[in-house]
Amino acid sequence: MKNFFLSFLTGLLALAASAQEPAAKGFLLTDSRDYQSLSGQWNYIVDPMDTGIYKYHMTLQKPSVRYFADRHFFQEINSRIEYDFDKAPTLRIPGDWNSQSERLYYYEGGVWLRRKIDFHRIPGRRWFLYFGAVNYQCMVGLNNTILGTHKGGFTPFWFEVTDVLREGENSLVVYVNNARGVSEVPTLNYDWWNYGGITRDVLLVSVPEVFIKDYRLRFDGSSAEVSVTLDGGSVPVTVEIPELKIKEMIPETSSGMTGISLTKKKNKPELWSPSNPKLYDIVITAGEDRITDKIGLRTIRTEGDKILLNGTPVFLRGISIHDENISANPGRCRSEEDVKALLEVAKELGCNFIRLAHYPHSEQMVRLAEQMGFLLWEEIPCYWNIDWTSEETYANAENQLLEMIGRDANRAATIIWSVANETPRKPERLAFLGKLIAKTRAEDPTRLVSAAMEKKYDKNQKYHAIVDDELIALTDLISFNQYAGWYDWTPEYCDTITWTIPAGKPVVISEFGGGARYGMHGSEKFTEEYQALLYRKNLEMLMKLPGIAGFSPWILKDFRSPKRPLTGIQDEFNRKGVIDEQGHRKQAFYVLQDFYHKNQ
Ligand code: GCB
Repeated sequence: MKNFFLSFLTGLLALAASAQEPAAKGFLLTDSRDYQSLSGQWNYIVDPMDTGIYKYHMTLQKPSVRYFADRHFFQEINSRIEYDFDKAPTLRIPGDWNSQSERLYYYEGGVWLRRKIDFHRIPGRRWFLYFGAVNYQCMVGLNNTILGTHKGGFTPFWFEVTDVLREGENSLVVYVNNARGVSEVPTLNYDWWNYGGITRDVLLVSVPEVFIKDYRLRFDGSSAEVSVTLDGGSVPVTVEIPELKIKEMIPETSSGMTGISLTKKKNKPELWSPSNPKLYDIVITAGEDRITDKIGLRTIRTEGDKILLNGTPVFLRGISIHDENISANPGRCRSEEDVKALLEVAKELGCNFIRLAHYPHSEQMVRLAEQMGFLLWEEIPCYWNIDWTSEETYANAENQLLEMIGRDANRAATIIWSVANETPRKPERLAFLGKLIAKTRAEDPTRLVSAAMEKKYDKNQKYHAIVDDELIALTDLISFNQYAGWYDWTPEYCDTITWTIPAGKPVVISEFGGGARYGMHGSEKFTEEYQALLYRKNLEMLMKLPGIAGFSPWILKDFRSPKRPLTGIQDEFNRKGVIDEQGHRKQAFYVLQDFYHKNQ
């Protein structure tokens, strides 16, 4: 008992000490790291009453990260005879629970997951537990010690476990709760499935005492700057790009930078682009640590209403994608094959651009998209009407933003950070998003910043659409969603609608589209013909907009949404995909494909 309380106390103290520091930002993880995957079958206990958290006379409060920090709920779960992990069923991790168990299809609440880890210490090494994503909030304990908590369902985080791991068998317990909340990000109301659980990889990563915690590469067209952050001490650092015959030293440092000139004949790089997604190996060595990564070199900026990739105008032939696999019973993508299947459909469409909606997708997705030559829009789930005045909500949104940037800042594919989707215009929203945009630029001045905004209709002139969101003053793009022919009138009205859009910035239509059930024919809504006509008419209309620089129609694949119950047609799928959940191509797929192939 004494030991338990000691370890419990240590956990709390560790948590208190790190409480100000978010759990992760830019922990560098590449395949060159030494890690053990904790994928596989984990035992799970569904806990809708949060019995593992509350003592029976406890003053009740909704579980929250702050609440976790000062309650001793590991004591509770350990002391209950009802809570026996060895007798409990298993879930495949990574993987959401909704698609794995019929009983958990609609579940929103607490679940305990346990995995045993066999561990053997190697002197001079440190260990970190890395979570790719856990939706939505979680508390992690190892051998009854609370490691910490995390909130935000789509970004990575990690805890050091060097001193908590025991020789031999270890017990890793993760409490996950995917309950929605008014002040959360996203909030209560959104149009996708609230997949809960440990949805991305869990790894036990081993590094030397002094290790490369992060590196950032910045390329301006003629030179690159590589800054390296170490953890655990100071040592000299070497940065190499062997193919370009580059080898630079940074003298002993814990956080240093080197500049690399890339203009000489022998080291002039081939630039990364969708038509030539050239990647170079980069090798960073710091004492005993050595990592390799793949990098692309490219520039992105705007000039007037043009988007310039490597100095040349590029038109974004895009599509929006949700993180959901192609399957009769879809769930969150959980493997490279799952994301590859989606990206291959986007390739077949002729896309050079993907909007990863409405939250950060997996690192696998981003890396594979980069290899395959897609430009990416990445986004955080400030979706619709979140709690704009809450400081905690802002801190949460900013944390998700920084974790996303921290993970993908070295990806050439990513050209746009988006801070929000379809948020209602009001002063408190402008202040919130303005602050997030400033933060994004401070963290990464090399990419474009945007948000998916909305148009409005002129009260005095029918069919006159106006785009005049105050946010446009702060973003690099004028991006907005519009549903002419679906929520607004019928497709033919695209010939009538007139547009007023400010000049001077590239216009990217972040969404347009309409629903169709694959195999349903006719001329009504939800038929393939209606959707195909809607695509034809929208493409015609949108290409006439001054400043048009691209679009990402809504959406590649029909996706699960509890907001779409219509029996026999939607059956809990948003049917705006150009393919259905099983991969069947609808007529609109071929309309878009034809358009993209003619507009290469
Ligand atoms: C939107 C939202 C998207 C929805 C879509 C729809 O504007 O951004 O998340 O799924 O409309 O289908 O209504």
